[in-house]
Amino acid sequence: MTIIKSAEVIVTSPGRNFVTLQITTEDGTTGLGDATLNGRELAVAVYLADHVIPLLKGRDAMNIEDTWQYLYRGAYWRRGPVTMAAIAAVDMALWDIKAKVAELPMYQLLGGQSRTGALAYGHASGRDTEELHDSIRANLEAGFKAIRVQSGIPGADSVYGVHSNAPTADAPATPAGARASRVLPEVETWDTRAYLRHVPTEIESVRHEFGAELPLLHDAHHRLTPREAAQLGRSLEPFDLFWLEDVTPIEDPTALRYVREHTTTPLAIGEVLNSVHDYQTLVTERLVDYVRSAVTHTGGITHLKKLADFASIYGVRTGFHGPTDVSPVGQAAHLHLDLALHNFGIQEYMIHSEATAEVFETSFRFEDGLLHPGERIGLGVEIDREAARRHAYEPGYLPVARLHDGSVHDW
Ligand code: EZ4
Ligand code: CO
Repeated sequence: MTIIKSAEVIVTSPGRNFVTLQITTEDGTTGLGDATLNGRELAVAVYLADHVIPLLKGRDAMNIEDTWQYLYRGAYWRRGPVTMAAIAAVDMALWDIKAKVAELPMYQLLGGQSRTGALAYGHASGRDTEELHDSIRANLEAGFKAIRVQSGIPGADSVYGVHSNAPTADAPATPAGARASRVLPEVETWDTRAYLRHVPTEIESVRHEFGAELPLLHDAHHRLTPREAAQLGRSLEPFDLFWLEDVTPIEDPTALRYVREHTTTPLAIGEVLNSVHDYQTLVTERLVDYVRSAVTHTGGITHLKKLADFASIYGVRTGFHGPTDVSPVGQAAHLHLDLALHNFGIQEYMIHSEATAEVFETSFRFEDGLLHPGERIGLGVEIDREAARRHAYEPGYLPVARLHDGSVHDW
């Protein structure tokens, strides 16, 4: 029987916090879903435990679309990162169960494979040019065939948007907000003019050192005005970026009209969006080339598939958000989608720590720059409950950015 018997929220912190939902059916089939919302983890854990799990018991695990609509429309209050992460976890766990019942890897339920593997990009960063180049070399040695490049700005105290500054194959970059025992967020200083002057010279040095072929990406973390973004896009045109990410604050999609009119540098956006409706203007006006949502923050496989199909009508491709704060469960779900979707573009891939890999055992593989979800049935991820218990939750925050005058800036 595929009737849902129980569901449980598992909070664990093997190097950083993860919130996982495990659903069990009456016949003992289990499914896993990722509900990790970096820096606000327990809000989703409580939303699931107190408001969602009581609704799941007794439902047929096979009716994924109906459960999705029941949780979304039934709540009356729509969208938002907490709600959509909770629905995402239920949705992923149900797809995991359905694929296990069918005895198929999940991508087979999405139409089978459209490619041999998903092109992945790694993260390189450095406080100066030398450190950045070393970091790129480490990514190349780890097998990456596309690389996101973030660099320190002279006078700034850290590389914005990353926590550790010199990632290597053994100690990969961690997105900011990795578990920390501190009680308050770190504060970073931001200077837009210094950034706009410096980034093109850094990307130029990378092109000079590593050649024209290597796909390069860059993330501006929502910190620019449309005019500044247009200036940056223009100044980067000679270096042929794969994409320029999150140039302007996310709330106003129409800000990208001006950017689009002034630069041909490809644009990507959306890691903090959580609904296909958030993309309506962005996609129908073709203001972006890539949609960046994560399965974990955008209502799960059901909703991300909807977004990808909507985007495909307008020739927009996917580039799903895959930092280490998306758990191996969420990342596995991405890989099944990446393999199946025709309009796949690229997959972000930050390698999880060894401690994380001990808690979440996965079937996915990374070969020749491509990610593949593997052939295990379901999503292909198992959680070691005993190992999970060894890592208690610790509060951690993303940093905040302030300008030199002390005012808060976008992060
Ligand atoms: O800062 O996942 O493109 N990737 C990113 C990430 C985000 C973190 C926030 O939780 O911008 O590193
Ligand atoms: Co980003």
